[in-house]
Amino acid sequence: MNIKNNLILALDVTNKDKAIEICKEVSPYINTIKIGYPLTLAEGLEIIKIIKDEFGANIICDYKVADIDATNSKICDLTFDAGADAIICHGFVGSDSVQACLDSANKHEKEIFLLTEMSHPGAKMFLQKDAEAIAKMGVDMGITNYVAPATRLDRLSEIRNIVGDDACIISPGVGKQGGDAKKTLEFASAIIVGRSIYESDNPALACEKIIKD
Ligand code: 3DU
Repeated sequence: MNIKNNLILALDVTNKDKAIEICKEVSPYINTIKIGYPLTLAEGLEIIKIIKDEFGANIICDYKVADIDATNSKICDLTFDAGADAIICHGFVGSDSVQACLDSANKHEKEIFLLTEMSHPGAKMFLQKDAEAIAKMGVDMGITNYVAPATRLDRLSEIRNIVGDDACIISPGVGKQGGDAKKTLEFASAIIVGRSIYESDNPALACEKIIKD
């Protein structure tokens, strides 16, 4: 996936008009948009195609897919049929569940991003201790796209070591969660930024600052 300026917008607003307004403002800087549950639950799966068609953006659906294989297949099929270019899947559910996501992506000629470790403090309670094993599982499965935290650079670096230099790592946690864009990009292929852009009075300027810093 070609990610302009190595910057992905997390479009976690909860109405279509606001979503479109933000996308219009940031479109000179951003060609890849992450849509998660807030916007999808507010506006339905149709929002994927609306944003994709209006802005020609890559759409990564952050549905953190984490179910049994049969259910994961259905979730991924529906998401790709709705126009997503990629979907984020949890790794902790194990290889059979992740393989179902991968099979769906391959069938649709789309991509998955495997979530290894999350960026928030609570990730230290359970997920962190298995993150390296999750990344190794991804490598064994031939997965080339990962999500790893901008808030803990030592962990991000460790995950980069495991998945290799050719893998694409996208990293949330820059800005409001405390992560630094430039330092994160020493290890990540692209950063994911939400509130620092869409809550800004000037989202375009916010993008410019993040890119320049
Ligand atoms: O903190 P921000 O507002 O910049 O948004 C970060 C986005 O990335 C948001 O959509 C959140 O749900 C997602 N995300 C994480 O923050 C941390 C993860 O480990 C995975 C996804």
